[in-house]
Formats: sequence, structure tokens, C-alpha cells
Amino acid sequence: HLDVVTFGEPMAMFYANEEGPLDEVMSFSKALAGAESNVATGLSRLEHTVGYVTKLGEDSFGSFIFKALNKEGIDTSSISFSREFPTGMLIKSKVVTGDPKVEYYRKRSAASKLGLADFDASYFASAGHLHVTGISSAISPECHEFSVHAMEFMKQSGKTVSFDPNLRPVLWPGAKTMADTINNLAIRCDWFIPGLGEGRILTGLETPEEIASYYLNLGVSLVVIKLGPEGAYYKSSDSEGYVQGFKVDQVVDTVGAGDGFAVGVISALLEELPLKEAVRRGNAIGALAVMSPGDRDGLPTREQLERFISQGTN
Ligand code: KDG
Repeated sequence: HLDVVTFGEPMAMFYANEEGPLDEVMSFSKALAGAESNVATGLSRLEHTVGYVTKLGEDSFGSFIFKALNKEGIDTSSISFSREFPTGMLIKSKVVTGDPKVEYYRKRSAASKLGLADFDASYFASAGHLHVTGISSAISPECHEFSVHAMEFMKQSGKTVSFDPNLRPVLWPGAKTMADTINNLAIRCDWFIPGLGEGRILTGLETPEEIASYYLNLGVSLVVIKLGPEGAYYKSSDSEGYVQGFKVDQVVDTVGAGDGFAVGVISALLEELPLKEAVRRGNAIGALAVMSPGDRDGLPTREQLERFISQGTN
């Protein structure tokens, strides 16, 4: 049995050790990236059992990722390797303020070939919850089909499904296709976790209340909207509210914060914590994530999380 199953594209990431344009930076550190692998890592560190499904290239990046996932205690038994297609990678700049620049090298990657033929129903059926992000649908038609199928399969099996749109406009052919496709996936989930900016792009609406109501009316049971340093807003059929963010000493890197937030909300809901507490945990892990350079360095163990929540100001 797995508490959670997720799938997507993990990548080797090289993040700049010095500020400046990426073509001039000479020194990079290597880490594992990929929204879903970040979520899997965070959940596993909180002692939830997690399975991660993907395809890796038979290359050094692939074996680097495979080892890193195993080291985190993530179940990798459903990961397959491709001889034909390589593992994807990305490079990321270092910035003092704002979001870093990211360049992807992931076209025709092994993970982008994950399609319906790879869907292992018994593996998904062994999990209580599915987490999906919109990145998978952006990387290839095969992965999009896989996403729709996995979400429908889990819903039909009576499992819960969380969905983070994770909008990556550079991976989509256009803004309209992106919004239509993501909205079409969102209606298949139980817990929808967009950022406010993403919610605005997807609905054309302005306030967190309006955006949340839009998705609740389409059948989603819970919408949690990330508001950055301000925290988050949540709405379900019977409750709603704002939960203030935690104080962050220094923002080192914002990438990965949304994944940390999802880890907090999903883990707490699986532990049957009240909604407000779940959102608070999301805020806490989001705050921890922005204080470190890699996507995953800030993801806490249960002990680190408890310490931060009890000391953190919010
Ligand atoms: O959410 C963090 C991700 O953006 C990063 O790890 C890389 O998966 C990634 C992507 O496609 O942007």
C-alpha cells in the first residue's frame, strides 16, 4: 500500500552559484528538480509512503535521479528506463530578488514518452491518493493522456486527487490552450491548489473568493489558493478563510515553494487535520522552501516541521 502516488518529469538541475546571465555563469551546483518529485520528496520526509512513476534515460542523469529518489525512501519500482530517449535537465540562474530564470533541455526526453501503454492500474490502485501537476500535460500529448487517465482512474476507484496547475507558459503552444487544458484537468480533481496569479490566468477572475467559487461550482471539493508571503486562502463547500503566511528571514529561491506548500496541505489532509491546519502547514513548508537554493533542500522532516511551526511567527 502507498499513501500517495504521483508521476511526472524529474530532471537534473544545475543552479548557478553566482549571479549573472546564464551564458556567463561558470559555476553550477547539481540537484534534482521536477515539481512532482519535489512533492514526493516532501511527503516521504514526513513519513508518508509515496510511489513515483516516470521514465528516465539510461544515462548519468537518469541514474543520479533514480538514486536520489531511492535515498529519499520513495518507491521507484514503477520507474522504467529508456535507451532511446535521454533524461531531461534544466539550468537556473541565481537572483537576489524575484524569480530566477530557468532554461529547459527536455524536448523528446524519456519522461515525455510516458503514455497510456505505461499505465499500471494495479500500482495506482495500491495508492490512497494521487497528486498531479499541469506540467505533465504540457510536456507531450502522451503525458497529457496519461494524466487524464490516471485522474479518472483514481476518481473512479474512490481515491482522492490533488492537482497543482504549475503553469509553465514556455512549455505550452499558447495561453488559451494552456488555460483550456488545465481547466479541463482541474474539474477532475478533489483538491485544487493554484497560485493567485495562476487562478487569474485560468479564470480571468480577480479575487481568491471568485476564483475558488468558480472551481467549486465545477465540482472541485476544495480550492486552496497560494498568496505568496501573505499565506493562502481556502474554500470548500462548508468553510473558507485566509491563513497568514510565516515570516521568512531571507528569500533565497522561490522555486519549489509551491511544491512545498502542496506537501503541507496534502500530508495534513491525509492525516485528517482540520482544513485550516492543513493550509497552515502548507504555508510553513512553503516558507521553509524559499529559504534554500535547491527545490528540495528546505523540505523538512517531521521534527523540523514541528520545530518551525512552533517557533515560526505567523
Ligand atoms: O515547481 C518546481 C519546478 O518548477 C522545478 O522543479 C522544475 O518541474 C519543473 C518545471 O517543469 O518547471
